[in-house]
Amino acid sequence: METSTATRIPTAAHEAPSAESAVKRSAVEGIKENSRQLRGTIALDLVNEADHFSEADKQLLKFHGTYQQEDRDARKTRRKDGVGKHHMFMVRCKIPGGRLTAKQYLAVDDIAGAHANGTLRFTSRQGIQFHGVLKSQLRETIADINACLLSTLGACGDVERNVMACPAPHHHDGVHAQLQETAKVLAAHLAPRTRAYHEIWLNGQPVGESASEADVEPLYGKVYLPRKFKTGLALPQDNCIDVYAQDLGLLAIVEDGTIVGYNVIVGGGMGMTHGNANTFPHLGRPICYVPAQAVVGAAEAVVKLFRDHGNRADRKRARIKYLVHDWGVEKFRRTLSDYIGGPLHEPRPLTVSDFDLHLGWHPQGDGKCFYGLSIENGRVKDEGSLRLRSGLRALVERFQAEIRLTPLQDILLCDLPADAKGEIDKTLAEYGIPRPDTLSNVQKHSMACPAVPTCGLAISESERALPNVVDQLEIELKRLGLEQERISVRMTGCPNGCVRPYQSDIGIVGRSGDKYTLFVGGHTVGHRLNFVLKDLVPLNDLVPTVLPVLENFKRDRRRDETFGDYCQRRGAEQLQALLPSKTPSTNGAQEGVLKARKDTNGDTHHATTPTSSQGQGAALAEPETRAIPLAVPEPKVTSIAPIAIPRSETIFAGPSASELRDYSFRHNSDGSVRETVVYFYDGDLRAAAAQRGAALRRKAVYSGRANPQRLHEAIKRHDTFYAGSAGHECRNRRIDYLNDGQVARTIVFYYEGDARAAVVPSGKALRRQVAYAGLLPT
Ligand code: SRM
Ligand code: SF4
Repeated sequence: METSTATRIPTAAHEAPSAESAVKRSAVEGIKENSRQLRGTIALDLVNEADHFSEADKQLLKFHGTYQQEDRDARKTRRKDGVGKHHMFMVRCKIPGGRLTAKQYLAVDDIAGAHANGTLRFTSRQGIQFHGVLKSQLRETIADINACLLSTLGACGDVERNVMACPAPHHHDGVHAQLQETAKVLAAHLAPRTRAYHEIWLNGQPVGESASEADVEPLYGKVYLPRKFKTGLALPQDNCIDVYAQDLGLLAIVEDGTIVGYNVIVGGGMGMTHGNANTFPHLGRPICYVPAQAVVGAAEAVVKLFRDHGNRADRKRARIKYLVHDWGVEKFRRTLSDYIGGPLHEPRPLTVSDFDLHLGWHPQGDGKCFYGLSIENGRVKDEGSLRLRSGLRALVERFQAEIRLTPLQDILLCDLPADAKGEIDKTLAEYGIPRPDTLSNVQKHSMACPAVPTCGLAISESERALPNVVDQLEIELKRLGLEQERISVRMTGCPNGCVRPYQSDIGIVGRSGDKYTLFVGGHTVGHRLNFVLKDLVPLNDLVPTVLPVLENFKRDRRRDETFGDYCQRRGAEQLQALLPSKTPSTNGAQEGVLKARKDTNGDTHHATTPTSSQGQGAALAEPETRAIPLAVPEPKVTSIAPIAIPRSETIFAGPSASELRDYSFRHNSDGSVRETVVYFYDGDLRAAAAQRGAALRRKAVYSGRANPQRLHEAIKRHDTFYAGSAGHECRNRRIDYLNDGQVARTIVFYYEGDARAAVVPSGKALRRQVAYAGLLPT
């Protein structure tokens, strides 16, 4: 591909801090400057006996692609036992456009087993993370990653991060390949050049293309960027990368089957801090158009502008989005034109119109096919009957498939023979991996960040909490007949927004322990921000809280209106009026949210007065961008009233007046759950799916608090089978299980006249029960 870099861009300004940043620089700036190009004392620390690094090195390690973390699950017990933190490391691979060869995938899978916690984590930026790496394994881990020609350099830190691009391997025309190639070129062009990385992790031996590079940072200088910088490339008809969430988004302009140029969109970013109204999610703004051959130069110019003008005093306000917001588009454009060295073209009147998950079986256009698999929250592991990691490995080994990771934490197996589908489906079944067509829409459109136990910034659970929320939503959406809707649900354990929750139809953001801020009104296409529906919603109340809004959407929606469109049309105040008045978060803090939102709302428009185009879900020339003010007060800790301990709790499903028991928790006297009972009706159906008036057919009892939506993970104690019509069901037999799932015994029940349940008239008393070893046929 022909590329050129802008030659008249200033190069020296970054060595001297600008006037505004000279005032007071943050501590991290000093660490970077004195690090000798990111060396610090990492090499020395690496060989000492401690299980962690010094504070300064901790900052520098990020640039090398690793974060020092601790096992937060173990924190409490270790504190009690008087032992310190259990330190461990997250290691992140930077994979432009999410593309790996089969060999690289298999190597990465080996590394997960050899050095990490046996899992892989596909990220929301098409990267791969390892968790639980010990310091003693760190060098080997990074060396092994480099040995398969992947890198961790610049995966984190104040530099250009992983460059995203739509990963679909469509070869029907050259557009996707061109986009992916540009991502690769940009990633190489904007990568840090320091040799510290090779010295520390690869014994000074550079590998691959870096061998000839000198140890200077022509782009970044000594202090690198003020903060992270993220670039992504999208096609208008498929904004799977969320182009408006990028520091630098490049929206391709396609003419006659080729990309002729890009709209340059600057200033996207999700991160914010609770209680700090100066921080907010922000969608990128279209700045200019550049021809395809000038895109690398334009990207370099934007990075240099950020390097020289970004805020180096306050890291919370250092992202380029604050420059765009504070300066406004016109000043930003003028300044950028100085860096580019000439007047800028107006952006083309174009925006995004759709979004593709890329799941399932698709022809590539070159005689081969690809298969997109949905990976729940990007976590690849073997657990119980779901042997995802082994199954993926088996498929990659068998087909030597090229791999592409998607921005929704999913995987595409590419270059498959056209007749491979049957064998793939068989392998998926063998390893217990669900085919995408068997998953609900809401599951496929959901994402969660890792949060606890690895993320040091997490306030609340996310990856471990979302599956339950999605399961509950699935039931409700099915009940409402909305299961075919594309409703995206994104959850994060803190407001940093690592899975871009402020653009989704439903956003769930960790606020305080098990309480979350609930957002609605985004769109799968990613062209607008959502708004607060309710703050401080306990985890268990998330679905019940959004339910009245879903019910009203079902009733009042306009033709072709998405859930997010509907929420925007109705606006926050009307939707909040639908919520049950007596809920845990109807308190001062909630009022604070709403008030703060009103007071500070309004980058461009008010959330409750949507533009006319919103209702129709029309494509907009400018993204609907505004700050989401969340200057919420910290949650108030109030005294806790004595709690009555329940003996049991039963959850029902089904329409009013025909509710059926779905599951119950039976409690011990200390309030802990002794067992979970799940009810099955005619056809072995759960309450939500059963017909009105269905009879109870089975009661399954599980140890402790089982997740009623993930029963395959629970330990079953017994099944009791019933016979008879609804309202007159009698126990027929019971099967008791051992801990390993084997049948221990069968108990058969006999009623007056020694009759079995199927024939006994209603009201007859139980007279006899006989236990048999093992399984007795019905
Ligand atoms: Fe993120 C910090 C995980 C994508 C905004 N992010 C973190 C850290 C490293 C926590 C830390 O600083 O100690 C998390 C590591 C957790 C762990 O245990 O693994 C973390 N971020 C992730 C990943 C793995 C989430 C995922 O579920 O996939 C994503 C890795 C992407 C990658 O491969 O590079 C990830 N993070 C994002 C995104 C989404 C995106 O880039 O499209 C965002 C929002 C966009 C943005 O940058 O604004 C994002 N992460 C943040 C922020 C907020 C930055 C800000 O401007 O305020 C932080 C905190 C920070 O940097 O101080 C953060
Ligand atoms: Fe951690 Fe917050 Fe990012 Fe989740 S959103 S991974 S909790 S920083």
